[in-house]
Amino acid sequence: MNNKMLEKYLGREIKSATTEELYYALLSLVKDMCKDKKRKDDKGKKVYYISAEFLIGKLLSNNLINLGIFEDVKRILAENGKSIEDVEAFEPEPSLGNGGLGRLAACFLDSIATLGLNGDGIGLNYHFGLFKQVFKNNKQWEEKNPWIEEKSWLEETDTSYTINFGGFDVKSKMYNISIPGYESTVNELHLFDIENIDESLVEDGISFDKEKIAKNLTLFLYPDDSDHKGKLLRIYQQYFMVSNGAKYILDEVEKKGGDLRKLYEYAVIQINDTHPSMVIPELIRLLMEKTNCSLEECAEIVTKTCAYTNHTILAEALEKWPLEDLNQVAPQIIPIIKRLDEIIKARYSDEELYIIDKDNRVHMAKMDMHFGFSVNGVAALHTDILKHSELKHFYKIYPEKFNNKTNGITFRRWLMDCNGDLSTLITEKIGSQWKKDAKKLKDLLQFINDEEFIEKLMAIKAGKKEELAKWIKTQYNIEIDGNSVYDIQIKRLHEYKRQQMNALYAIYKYLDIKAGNKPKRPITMFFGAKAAPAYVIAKDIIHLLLCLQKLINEDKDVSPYLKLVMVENYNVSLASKLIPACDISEQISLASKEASGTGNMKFMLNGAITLGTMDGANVEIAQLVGEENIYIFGKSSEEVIDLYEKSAYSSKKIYENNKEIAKLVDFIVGDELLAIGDKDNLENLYKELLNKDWFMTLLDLEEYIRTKEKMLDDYEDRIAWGKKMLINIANAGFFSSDRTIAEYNRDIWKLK
Ligand code: 26Q
Repeated sequence: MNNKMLEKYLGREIKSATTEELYYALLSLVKDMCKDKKRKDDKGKKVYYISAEFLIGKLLSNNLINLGIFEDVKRILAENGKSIEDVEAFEPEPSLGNGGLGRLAACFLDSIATLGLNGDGIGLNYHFGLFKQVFKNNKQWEEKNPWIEEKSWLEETDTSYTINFGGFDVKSKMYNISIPGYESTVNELHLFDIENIDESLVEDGISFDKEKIAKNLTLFLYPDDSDHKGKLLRIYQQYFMVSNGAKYILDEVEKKGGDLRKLYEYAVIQINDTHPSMVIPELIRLLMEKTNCSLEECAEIVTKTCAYTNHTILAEALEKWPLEDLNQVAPQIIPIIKRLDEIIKARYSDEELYIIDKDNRVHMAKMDMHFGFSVNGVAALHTDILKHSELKHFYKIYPEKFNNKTNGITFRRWLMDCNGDLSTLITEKIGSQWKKDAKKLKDLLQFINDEEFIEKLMAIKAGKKEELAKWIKTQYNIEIDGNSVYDIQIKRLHEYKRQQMNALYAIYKYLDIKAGNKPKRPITMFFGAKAAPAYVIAKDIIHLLLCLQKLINEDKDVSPYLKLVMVENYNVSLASKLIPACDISEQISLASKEASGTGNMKFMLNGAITLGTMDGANVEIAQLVGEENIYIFGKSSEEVIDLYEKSAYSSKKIYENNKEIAKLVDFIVGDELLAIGDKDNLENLYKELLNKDWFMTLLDLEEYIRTKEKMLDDYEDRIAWGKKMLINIANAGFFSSDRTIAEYNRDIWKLK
């Protein structure tokens, strides 16, 4: 890579180019390099990762890293008075996902390509993504989040299918995004779109005519499904995704000259949660058309081809679609679903195993478990809960199908890209092998008593905190102390993740400082979260956080010691800024509810210390780093599951028996916050906490506060804390998605 190459794409000198011109030139250059490195289609088996979400984030830097030219480009730009950060800032960020599940899919594509495996992603091309979050009057509002420009990462293709819906047809069009592996070959993400999308259907915010399916289908991810029209639209999207995907997969197999009756020798389909589950009946239907095989035979072929990943035990997230709705969207798969259900009903008497329940609802996960060959959870504890609690009826009949695949993250984005300084320091110390073999990070442990090295680690952290403070100042005009402890909770807004518990800590600290107890060092609490547009309590929690932000930051007694910053429109780019600067990583879900978490891994890798419950992958982090190097609190998953089984939890009782807790909860509807916020929202949240608190906020609150205080205390022994940082970084290698993908391949996909 040299000046000339870039100037060829620019059509002018680098010095005189604008940021915009540089971005588009680099975009074209990267796309061309990807074309050259594209995997030559081999005849062997291929994995298709099918997912409603691919939260890919901005791609430029990451692609430059993976193609091995990031340093060259950075240097060339710098030599010409330009900066890669400015160019990157120009790139729009697609919001093609909600959170963990979508980001996982993006990390997996990176690792599949890096390991040189033959595998593509299949999903949808949402024009306006999830939504863009804006704060007005201390509340979340939703706007469209356009990201597709004239020139973008999307490549048009000639691939198009006619998708039959009940009563009408829609023509599709496939777009590709190249996925270069790190110093490896290039795979593809296939995003299907409708041919006649009408972006002008979107009126105010994110509202649009939900019934014009042939024109609106790919406008948004998860359009508000609080009403029936929204639910139907979701089913239309899902069927559109899987029908296109299934047709594309079968086409590829036929092009290879493969025998469709042995589909499983050419293709393995990983179903990312239940959103793509209709691929099973759709494939059976297509195979019946294309081969002369019976439904039963086709079902057997499909069973050997499909594998299902479960990401949740929350009942409300396990999709069950009314048969009637499915029939309206895709009547052609209904006889197949019914037949599959009959097969199961003939085989088993246990009603828990039925695909179609008494109320004529189709349980998508159950179809996956019967008619797929593998079922995996995403962390050891989660898989255990699936086996022994949530899905125990299935584990009993299919023990061989169940397996665990603890999630992972790509270290290219979550260390090399977002924290170049730390990445360089690590390489200086132990060489660069860790980039391909993350376990090698363990070599860092030999420097545990090397104070100079520990100081360097801490200096990098301090630098990242300073950078973030500057950025926060320019973005939000909030002054934060780079020397304060950075305590960060960034993730989807959900009651089970318990942002409300952290908000109660903020209230505790506010009152404590007001009472004259100044902390040894200021604390900055960061939050970032989008709430689903129709999730009322989640929005009330955002309201509480924004009101607290105003109250705390504007209070002259308190704000020198405590600040609260809720970043707007939390996304992948913001995560990349926040994570390297974090001291305390908040992973405080109610035990048993967070399937894995992946933010916890990103923080650990960047030297933050976890404050968490024994939930999801926190359990594995704790095992790896040892109890000295993580702060665990709260009831165990067994205790929580037991409380649910016995209906034995009462937040009211805790409130009534604990004056300290009552004081914090009452503050939500006290004069200070009512003077800032909306009475209805605050009261609604207050009542929810008092009368229901389904995710047991008050259960762990006291221990949470105590543990966080201990952590803040321990932070003051700087060298001891630095050692904890080192131990966390050194042990993060296990959480490389390269390891996760190698395991998927070893146990499930079995590609060469
Ligand atoms: C379902 C039905 C109707 C509408 C929406 C949905 C829906 C949408 C999104 C259900 C689930 C999701 C997203 C789930 C998700 O992100 N799960 C997370 O997956 C991560 C990767 O495995 C885990 O680390 C997290 O623990 C898990 O919460």
